[in-house]
Amino acid sequence: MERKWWHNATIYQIYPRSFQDSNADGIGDLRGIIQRLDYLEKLGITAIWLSPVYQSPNADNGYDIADYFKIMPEFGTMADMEELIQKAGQRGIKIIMDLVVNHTSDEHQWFIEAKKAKDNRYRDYYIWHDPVLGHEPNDLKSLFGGSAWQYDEQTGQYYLHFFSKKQPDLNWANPKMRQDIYKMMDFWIDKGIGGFRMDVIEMLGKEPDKLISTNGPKLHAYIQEMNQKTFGQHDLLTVGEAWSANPEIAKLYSNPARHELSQIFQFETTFADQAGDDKWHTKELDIPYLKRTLVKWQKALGDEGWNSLFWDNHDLPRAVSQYGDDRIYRIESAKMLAIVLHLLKGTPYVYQGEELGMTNCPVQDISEVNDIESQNMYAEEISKGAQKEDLLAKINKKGRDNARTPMQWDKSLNAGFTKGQPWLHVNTNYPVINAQACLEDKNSIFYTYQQLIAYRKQHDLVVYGDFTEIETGLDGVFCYVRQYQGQKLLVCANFTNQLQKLSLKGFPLLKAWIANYAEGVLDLSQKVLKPYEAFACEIKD
Ligand code: TEU
Ligand code: CA
Repeated sequence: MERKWWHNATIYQIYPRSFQDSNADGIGDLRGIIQRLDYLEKLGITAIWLSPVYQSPNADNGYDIADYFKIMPEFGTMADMEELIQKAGQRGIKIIMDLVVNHTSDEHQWFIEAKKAKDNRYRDYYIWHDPVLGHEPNDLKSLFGGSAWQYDEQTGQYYLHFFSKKQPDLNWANPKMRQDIYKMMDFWIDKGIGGFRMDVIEMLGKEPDKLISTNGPKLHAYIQEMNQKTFGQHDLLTVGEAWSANPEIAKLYSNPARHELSQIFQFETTFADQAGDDKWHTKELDIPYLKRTLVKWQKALGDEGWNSLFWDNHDLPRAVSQYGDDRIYRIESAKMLAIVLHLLKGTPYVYQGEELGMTNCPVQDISEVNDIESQNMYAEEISKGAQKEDLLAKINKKGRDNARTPMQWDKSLNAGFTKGQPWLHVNTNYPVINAQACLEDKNSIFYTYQQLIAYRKQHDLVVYGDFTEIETGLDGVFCYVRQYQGQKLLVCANFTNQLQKLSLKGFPLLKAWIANYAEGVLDLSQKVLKPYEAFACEIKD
């Protein structure tokens, strides 16, 4: 496989609203990110994926874009953006822009025009439908609740929105619309960015008449065209968000021979605590499922694709809260998760604060919730007679605000995030969990991440090595070996808060190069793993 810069890279996701405020208005901004570049350089990351910073009315915190060529004034100016690209670049850090082109804001000029009349030249940039028997054209649902169709009084038609009604869906079947998107992408490529993270890319080929939302028949033709017309000639990282992807679908996107994307985000692992399709319907973490799913993806792609590796992002609960223990074994389990993920094959992503072991942030009342998805779910369920307490419990477990509370920098007021009133409450655990405390403790979670990120840059074994699961007979334990040109790496992890008796035959006495407990010589034929214990060892033949 041809080598790419993003093969041994680690990407850090920034949710700009919550990263660092520089002017005391309570909202994170681009100058705040510039101020924190030293911190990111110290962590060792290769690139930043910046959640959207474009002009937006913020119905969905920037995932509703009103102008792709302008920076949201709350976040700064285009000059700030250029400075960020340049200053990050000086530190060897690329900027990956979030590309949200499944939909725009209803305040985008195209939609404002489109709404004016049926014969407006922008009408077909969106998807319109006559009422059927005085009602919505069909039963398609919005992912944020309710119908996916919104009636427009003035022109007497419905428009499609798979997200909020302030996020009308773009019509990818329209070649003029596609050309305008490609021009916009070139504008950003010319600014020297390192790539694109592509929001809900799986939905571009939608065919609402046939009730098709994801994986429509034209999807891959559109992505191939986009590749050819824009980033194909540049050495960029492109990563598509694909909730419905299985390994076969992933290969369609990321097989280099198909000239589409570098990789996708698949979400199968994130369903390990979900009972059925509904994200709000949870169950206890299913560790065997989690292991099976990780193994499946490690083995499936081969040379026909490339994995992304992540535990969390701005839509998911905090990793340590979902997969570890965010109370007694917070530090141990956060390090365990880092060790397991970062030694797999693929490109790892770290979501801001994950490297500090930041946790979910419970609320007492719906008035504290900012996220539109949680708000809509709450309103819908309350109207059906659900109990407030049950709904808040769901939101505290899975709600998107958990990951969106401000970054915890130090123990000063508002965790050092802002000198003003933060737009979203700061987690009260910030006096204990913060970057300064981590940086001052050489055994902190931060340094586990730093070590893993550096190791990947230096060892082809982690980047290109084969993957084999080692069967331990223990449901709660995950063990694997990576192998490359006669070198071997063994990784062992306990996903539970219980002791686990490991007895693996055929391994020599080992010493760990990274671990979350102090380790001496390891005898794997009789090793009792402590709660959430994890380590990795190089094996010399
Ligand atoms: O997410 C896509 C998506 O399908 C989510 O709405 C997902 O169902 C939900 O977040 C699970 O909790 C992307 C962005 O990552 C998300 O932040 C946006 O809200 C959404 O697209 C619309 O742009
Ligand atoms: Ca600010």
